[in-house]
Amino acid sequence: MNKIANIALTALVTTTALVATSRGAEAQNVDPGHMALGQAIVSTGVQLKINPKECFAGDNTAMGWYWAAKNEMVVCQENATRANTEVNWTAEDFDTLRHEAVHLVQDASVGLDNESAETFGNWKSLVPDLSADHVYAIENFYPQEQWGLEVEARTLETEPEIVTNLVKKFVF
Ligand SMILES: [Ca+2]
Repeated sequence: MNKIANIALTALVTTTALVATSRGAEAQNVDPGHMALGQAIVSTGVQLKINPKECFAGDNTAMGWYWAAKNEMVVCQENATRANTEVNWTAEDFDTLRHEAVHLVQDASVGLDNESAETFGNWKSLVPDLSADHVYAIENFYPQEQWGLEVEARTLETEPEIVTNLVKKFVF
């Protein structure tokens, strides 16, 4: 219930240095902006999992999710072939990372040590900035109580530097 599903979004990551739990990492294409974001995420104490076994569950269609109750962020890379092994990042993967990091900020905005996540701005004012595709996805794939969280995430997820600054602002 507190698991914020990311249906059509995206993410990021890194090399072995970023995610200690990622064995046999093969990724070598993480740009400095996304590397900094990954490091900021890890620095919050939130657990960042790249391609955990849940990504390969038969009913999983999500590219990533953020679980406010557990302070856990998951990215399922498009080209992952086996659990716990990071591969080179695609643009979509980086999108997922940025998107889920905004959800982390929404969690942190009301304190990380609980299961709540709230918008930290006036999300209704952001709706005109969203594409029709985003609006359609939000209205059709998310329960109404998550609309604000999704609008905010999809609006703010565009640049790694923006998201990194939000993480630092709300968590430290
Ligand atoms: Ca939390």
